[in-house]
Amino acid sequence: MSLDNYSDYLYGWKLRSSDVRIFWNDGTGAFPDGHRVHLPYGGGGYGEDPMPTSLLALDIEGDGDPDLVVGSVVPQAPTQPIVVLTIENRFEGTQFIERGEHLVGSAISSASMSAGDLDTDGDIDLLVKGRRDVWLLESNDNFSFQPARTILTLPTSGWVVTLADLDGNGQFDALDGGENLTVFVNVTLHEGPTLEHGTIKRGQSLALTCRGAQPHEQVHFLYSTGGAGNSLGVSQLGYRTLDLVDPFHLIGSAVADVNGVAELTITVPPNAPLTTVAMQAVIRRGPGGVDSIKTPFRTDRVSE
Ligand SMILES: [Ca+2]
Ligand SMILES: [Ca+2]
Ligand SMILES: [Ca+2]
Repeated sequence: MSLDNYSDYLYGWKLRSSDVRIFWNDGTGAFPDGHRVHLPYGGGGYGEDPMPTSLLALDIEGDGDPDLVVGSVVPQAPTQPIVVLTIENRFEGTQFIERGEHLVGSAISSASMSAGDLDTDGDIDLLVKGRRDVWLLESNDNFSFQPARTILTLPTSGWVVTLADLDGNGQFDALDGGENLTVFVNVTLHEGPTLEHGTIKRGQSLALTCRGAQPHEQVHFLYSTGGAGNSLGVSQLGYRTLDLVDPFHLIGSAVADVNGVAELTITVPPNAPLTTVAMQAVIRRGPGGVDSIKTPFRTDRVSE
């Protein structure tokens, strides 16, 4: 939460409490300070305080600070509604302010969440799971979300929803775990530029190709060894997010030809770790990068 390169620890407890506690990691592995964040529910007539059942830390409005998303249920209410609360992190974790309260649907005791940019527009979207229903909270921008939309009702109970690219097309799909494992393939049509690359081999050349740019645009190729996930907002890109886990790094840049194809060839370092690498290309557009676009990501293993 605090951007000091040490992972902090978030804790929300479910029994009769609407608080979330943040434990700051002092860098030695100790967590000396349990900072309590009282969840500022708007008192929206739920009857009882919602209780947190899931927590995410992600940069919702893309200002470079991770914010909080709290999935909670109102256990005493007749329909057990799920309430998703978005809380802005101000001044690197010293202040938190509620920015949105989204009534999603009915839960029955739990609400699981997962976050990712499902439509590759640079804003992180949320999937919320109750018992049999999965809802999408699609991000407009910043802390604004579309009303929750049911994307599937399962015949059996499931409790956990998580995101992963299951078909390798560079867009997040969803997995629902419960009595059955259910796979949702994200069929959002990606119309922007795309990224292709060859086999990533130690000490060998690697060709990266971005298609679909405008002629003569500069294309930036980036990678992360942390895999595909939600980055913080990137200031140079108008605070849009990448699908690369921080820290990500610039591989290099290339200018697109008249056909909108940008090609970059590099040599993979001979000592590159034999790990999975996620890559993505990005084109900076608009004042301050506000209209920047990214390709779907690619993940592949570095091999000998
Ligand atoms: Ca933020
Ligand atoms: Ca999105
Ligand atoms: Ca996919």
